[in-house]
Amino acid sequence: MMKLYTYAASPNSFKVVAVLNHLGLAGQVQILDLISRPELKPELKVLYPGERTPTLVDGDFVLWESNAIMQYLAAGVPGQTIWPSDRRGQADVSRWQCWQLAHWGRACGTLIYERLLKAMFKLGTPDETAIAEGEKDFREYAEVLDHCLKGRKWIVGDKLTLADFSVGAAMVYAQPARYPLEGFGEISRWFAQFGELEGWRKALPPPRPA
Ligand SMILES: N[C@@H](CCC(=O)N[C@@H](CS)C(=O)NCC(=O)O)C(=O)O
Repeated sequence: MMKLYTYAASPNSFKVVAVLNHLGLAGQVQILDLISRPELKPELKVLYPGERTPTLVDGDFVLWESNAIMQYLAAGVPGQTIWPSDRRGQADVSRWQCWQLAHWGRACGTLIYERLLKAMFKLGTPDETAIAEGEKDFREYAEVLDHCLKGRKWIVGDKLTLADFSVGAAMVYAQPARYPLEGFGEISRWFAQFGELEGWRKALPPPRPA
């Protein structure tokens, strides 16, 4: 049995759980949520001194970084189609996963932190300068995503891939974190499709206060 250390409400953990559900691996992975089980933190620290989640343990192999975990899980499932096996297909998906880590996730993360986490964990009042910066970044990157989605069902074409799971994860908080989505109709059309994915729905974090 593999083990996956998570923070259930975090998009980085959520996307891995959505992928393992989608791949039919739920019965092969024990999910250890550090929010409900903080006593497991020292165990994670031994495995990964960075102490971040998600972290996967598969026998003697310890793997951190959500996007690498998603690739590893998918590559182990014969016949799956969300992580292509050809060189360009993999590069295309990988490009979006890098973009998510470097740009998209950070812009969304600023708005999630200022508008949701601060209220949830009593971390002070929202910083309007940071919010303005987050909204500016969000619009800049949303423009790229919206443009690339034109004429495509999913991010890299007709098929759902890990690119969609990676970029879609932070969209779970689009409403409560009030992402400025006006004018980005392709993103809204694309994201509406996630509701049809059973593995995605099952992984959704609990509702958070607006
Ligand atoms: N780039 C990493 C980010 C991992 C990360 O920052 N995880 C956060 C939760 S979203 C965490 O574990 N924070 C706990 C801490 O910093 O102590 C990934 O994609 O997995």
